[in-house]
Amino acid sequence: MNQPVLILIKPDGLKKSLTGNILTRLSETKLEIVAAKMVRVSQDLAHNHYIHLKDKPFFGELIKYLRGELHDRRKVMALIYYGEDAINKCRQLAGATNPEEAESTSIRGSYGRITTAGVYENVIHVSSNPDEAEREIKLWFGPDEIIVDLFPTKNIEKTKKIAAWA
Ligand code: DAT
Ligand code: MG
Repeated sequence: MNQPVLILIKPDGLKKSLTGNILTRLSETKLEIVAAKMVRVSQDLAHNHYIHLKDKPFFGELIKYLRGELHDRRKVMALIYYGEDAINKCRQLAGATNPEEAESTSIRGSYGRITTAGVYENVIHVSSNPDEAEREIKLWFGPDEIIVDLFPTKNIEKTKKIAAWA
């Protein structure tokens, strides 16, 4: 079954110039990239993204990490890959959550580390199941930013000033 999956290249991945390597590894899946952008992650976005972990002792550091506060890189690269069994394929390539336990040839096994403060710097995020993928994609992307129709949309009236090229 075709399905979408949210991938984030986290600030450590960007700081270590791993974008190309990671995209090359992900291209082994033959999945289609249907959305991609650089994002400055707000407190709200980081909090909502990791809401399922909000009671964990490492939550505060995790939010700082995702926002780039630990790497002086206030951005992440967000992508949606789409295709057959996309979540499994990408999670397989990513490797285990704990980079020390991740298979050594996986992305996290190759490039991740645990800091002395206990932060899992595991380079990428990959949605863990179809419901999480839908929730996360709707947090990170609007319908107009995705080149295929993934989920039902509605039209809303918005009158808002936006920046345009001068
Ligand atoms: P995953 O990112 O593999 O889906 P998750 O959703 O359980 O794993 O956790 C999200 C992130 O939180 C994970 O990428 C790194 C961090 N994390 C999870 N467990 C942790 C722990 N025990 N100590 C420190 N960071 C942890
Ligand atoms: Mg997860």
